[in-house]
Amino acid sequence: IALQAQEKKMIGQETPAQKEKRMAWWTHDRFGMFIHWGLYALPARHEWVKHNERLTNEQYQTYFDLFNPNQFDPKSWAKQAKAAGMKYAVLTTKHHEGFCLFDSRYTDYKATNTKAHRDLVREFVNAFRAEGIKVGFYYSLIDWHHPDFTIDGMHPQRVENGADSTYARLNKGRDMNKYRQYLRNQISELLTQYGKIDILWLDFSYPGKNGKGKDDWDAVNLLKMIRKLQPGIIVDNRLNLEEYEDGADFLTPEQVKVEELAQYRGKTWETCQTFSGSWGYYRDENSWKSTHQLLELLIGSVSKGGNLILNVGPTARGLFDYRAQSALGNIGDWMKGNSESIYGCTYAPESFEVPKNTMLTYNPTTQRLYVHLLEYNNRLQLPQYKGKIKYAQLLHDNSEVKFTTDGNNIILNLPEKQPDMEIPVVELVLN
Ligand code: FHN
Repeated sequence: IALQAQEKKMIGQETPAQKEKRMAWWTHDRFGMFIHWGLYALPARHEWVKHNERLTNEQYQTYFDLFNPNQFDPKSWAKQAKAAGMKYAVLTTKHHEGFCLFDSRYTDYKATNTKAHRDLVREFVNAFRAEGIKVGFYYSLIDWHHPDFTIDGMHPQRVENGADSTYARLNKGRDMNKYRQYLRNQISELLTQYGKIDILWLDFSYPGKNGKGKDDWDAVNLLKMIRKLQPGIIVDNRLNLEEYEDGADFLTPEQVKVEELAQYRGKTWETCQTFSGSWGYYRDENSWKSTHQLLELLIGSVSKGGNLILNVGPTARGLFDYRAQSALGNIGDWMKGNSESIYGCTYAPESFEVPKNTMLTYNPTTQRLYVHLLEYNNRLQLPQYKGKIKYAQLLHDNSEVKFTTDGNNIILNLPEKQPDMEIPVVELVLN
């Protein structure tokens, strides 16, 4: 009865089984590309530069006037995503700065009015679809350019510890009803003018004093419109609606450490992560994750039953910079031989203890278990695995790995020398 009550509460009157079917491709594919691109690529010091440096619309206009991504080649982006093993891609159609990468009829603040004179979103969907990659739109609920978006505690024109009267004065003439309509109109454009959209990544709510939440977005009605326009679409949980009761599809743990993902086991979630900390192109940032760290993020997400969306911040010229290209290439090299341990996989059954310095992923359809060797040791103990496996092989070359029994444990006799890759994977055929 409780389940039926919960099911009734879901906006689309969709049962959990129907939701699982709608999301089956997403849960199987596991690995996507996030792309944060906008005017903030010109200052190249974080996509929040307008907030961080309290820039006015007039100061920020310089970037609009100079925006000219004359090396933008979305086909190249799509090929790099495909080669990295990414099965879906989500592009910022508008970030908090309010600049639209698509030809919206509701604003002049858009890429088609810059020197680019291009609908960058349309070119993105065409190029990625051509590579068989599912397409998604990120759309910012927040808009620091729009004249009716009220100034709040996050806005570039915010007043630290400002009194309510201060904000009332600042917001004289601003009408959030008009902004809500703008929001609906643009999301409607995005979901009707660009074909089938697979994911909508709305971002983000910050309810509370001087904040904005579900009522500011008219979230329940907005989500009803979204599902009506694109019935199969998958939507994130940042409308400040509770997951399931109100129809959000997945949780979005952001930039968390791999070990923190354990708490999401059994839920539907995707962790969003960056190469270097910032989402937009950040020229001088030097804290780039190593290939090993990036692979641990990917394997770690799947080993806890979730997805990873990994972000690229293209330059103002429209290119993935050399660091991003190199990182994507390294991930692609690993995926070439090991993607079976990612696609269609999830956490391992409880009955399989996780051997030291490894991560486990499991394909419930093929019933293959994958042991990811985070630290290489040519004698690996699989505790209490006696009687559970019939065969073992290195996944990348399907070369047999002999094993012996030691009490209730299995000892894998791996090659003396680590195979030439960051995290070799052993595939176990179970009894
Ligand atoms: O403020 C944004 C941020 O710039 C970025 O887009 C991330 C991506 O998940 N979302 C917000 C911070 O949570």
